Amino acid sequence: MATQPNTNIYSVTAREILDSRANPTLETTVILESGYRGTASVPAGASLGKYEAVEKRDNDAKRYGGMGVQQAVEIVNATLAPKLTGKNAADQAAIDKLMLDLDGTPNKKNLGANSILSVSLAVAVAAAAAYRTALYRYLNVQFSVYERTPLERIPTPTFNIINGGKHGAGNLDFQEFHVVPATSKPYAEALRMGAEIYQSTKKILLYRNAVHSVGDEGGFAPDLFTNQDALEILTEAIRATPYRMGVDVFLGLDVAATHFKKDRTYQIKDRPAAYTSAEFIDYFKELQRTNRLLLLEDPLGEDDWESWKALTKELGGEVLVIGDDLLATNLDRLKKAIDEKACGAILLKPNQIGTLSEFFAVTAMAKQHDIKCIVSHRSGETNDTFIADLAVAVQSQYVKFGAPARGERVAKYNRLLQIEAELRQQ
Ligand code: 2PG
Ligand code: MG
Repeated sequence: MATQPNTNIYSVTAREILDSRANPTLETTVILESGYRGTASVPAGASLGKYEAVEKRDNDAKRYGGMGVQQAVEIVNATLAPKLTGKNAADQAAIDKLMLDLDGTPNKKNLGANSILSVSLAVAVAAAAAYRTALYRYLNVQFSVYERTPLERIPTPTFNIINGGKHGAGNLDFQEFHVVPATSKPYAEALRMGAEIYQSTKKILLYRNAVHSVGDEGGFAPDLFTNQDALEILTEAIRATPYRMGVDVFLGLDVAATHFKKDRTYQIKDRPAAYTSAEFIDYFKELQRTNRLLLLEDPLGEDDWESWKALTKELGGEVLVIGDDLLATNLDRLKKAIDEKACGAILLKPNQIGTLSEFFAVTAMAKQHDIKCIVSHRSGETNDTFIADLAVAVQSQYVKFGAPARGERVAKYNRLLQIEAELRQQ
């Protein structure tokens, strides 16, 4: 890094903005004494895991249906800002610790994970600007304190082409139906594959007279009968392109099973009788055999540890079993999963944990134990591209930013194109 700039914080200011679902969220700007500044905003999930850090909402039914974040804005402006003024933005760990201490709860419910995260990220953006360094390089240096990580590649994108569950039209149980380019593909090529398969899927849906409007993450939200139908449509869509299934491209699922699990059973449209956990594992074995799944996220409920262990034992060699709601980007839950061999990969979402420092600690722990990393967006997003830089900085294997469509998703995929070009020049 260049010579030591002045990275002391001059001001911290939050405001209420909208996310991609017309819900309010926070955007915070940190200005340094040197005049450099950084702005960051916070996404929001729909399929929230119960172990996530808590976001602060106003709960005033007369405003934005209770979803307003004026209290969170006030916390940043009146509580956090005075404490942070004069502090060194380049000392991310100290800034984050100060906020954690002020909050004083394990799940950040006092100050809100949304208030805290918006500051934590904006501080990093401002410091990177002061160092006149690309954000991904700045973050990479910060992360290397936890785990030395040379910048080598752009993570492989996994594209959510069909949206179901809480993001779709209400008729598919599984939340996300993905296509995943082979990791050997250069990023720009992988992005092109995702876009071409997306267009091909639209044609198939049109041909089948199915609805082809889109869901929360830009993927199609068709009126299909079963989850298997959605996988078949993706297979057909891939066949209509030059890409070879199982060689160039694979399928993936975010089952988000917590959100349809009922009284210890899993009820999906594909079969009239509900599945027990053991039966559901057999179902995934069959699905894996017929569909060449590469990624399988949250196939079971967030508390169904024993079944996670059994599934990972049976399928973990062939498919990457990913914990999202199971792990909630939480260090203690990740440690448990490592000890119990409950999964092979972790979905990493900054707002599930609430500070950049804790995100780094979780990511480093995953890497040290060969747990594969997938940096992920939320279903409610802004055009902020921070997570694209973050994914490169920590060198995650994959990124999950939704479909290759809709501005708030594409902004992140396009940012990776810029970074790829820069890395090629170095
Ligand atoms: C998920 C996420 C992102 P949400 O379950 O992986 O796709 O959804 O942000 O709604 O929790
Ligand atoms: Mg998920």
